Amino acid sequence: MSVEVERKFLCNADTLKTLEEIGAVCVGQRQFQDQYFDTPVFDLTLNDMWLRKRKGCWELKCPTTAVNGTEETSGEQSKAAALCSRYKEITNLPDIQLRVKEVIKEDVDSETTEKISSQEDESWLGIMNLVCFAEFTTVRRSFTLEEEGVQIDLDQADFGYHVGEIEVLIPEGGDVQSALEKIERTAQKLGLTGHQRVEGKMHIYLKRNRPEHYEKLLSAHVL
Ligand code: V4E
Repeated sequence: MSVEVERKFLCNADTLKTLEEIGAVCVGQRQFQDQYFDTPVFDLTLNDMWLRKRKGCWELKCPTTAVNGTEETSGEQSKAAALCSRYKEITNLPDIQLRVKEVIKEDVDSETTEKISSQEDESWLGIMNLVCFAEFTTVRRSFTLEEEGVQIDLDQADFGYHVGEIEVLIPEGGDVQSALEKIERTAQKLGLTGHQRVEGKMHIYLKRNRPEHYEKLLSAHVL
């Protein structure tokens, strides 16, 4: 299991030029479709849990709990950290099903979930009352900064939203503080000056396409 620490940023006409100037290396462009799932009463997303299928693989993003001794200490550090999000990424399907089962209110016996952990068999979605609430395609250009262990993604979603993210992956229980510092140094190199959190693709998608779901998440302070 890994933890993704990331900061989103708004792209502009100079972003590509700046990436080149700071020595970022383009490691490729790919396109993928994401489908996100939740119960009709939003049990998962109201708990800030994001279940998705991308390129035939399941992923669950869950909030992390703070790790002792590795959290930011100064005012400036906490301001920078507030612009970042941290999520645990679970990619093993039986682990995903277990975690989902803990959160949803459906009564699903363990024998049932044991039988349905193949990537192709999607009957577990119906059993757990999960339906697709968002579906969109992203074209992503990825860049690395070799010396920093940092990845920078420029995403263009098919509903007309362009967003960048600076991302560091660490093992669970790894050094969050060091990941935050890498992100902050990269943000400075990119000349990012804003102190506002930038909205992700899902934020814009829900606002435009699922207003009821969007309002529920805003009220619950998930978005
Ligand atoms: C965690 C989350 C969502 C799931 C999608 O996460 P995100 O990182 O935005 O998508 P993407 O396509 O870049 O995934 P990757 O390829 O990096 O794995 S949707 C909403 N959230 C919560 C959330 C939040 N509250 N604030 C911010 C800035 N981002 C995400």
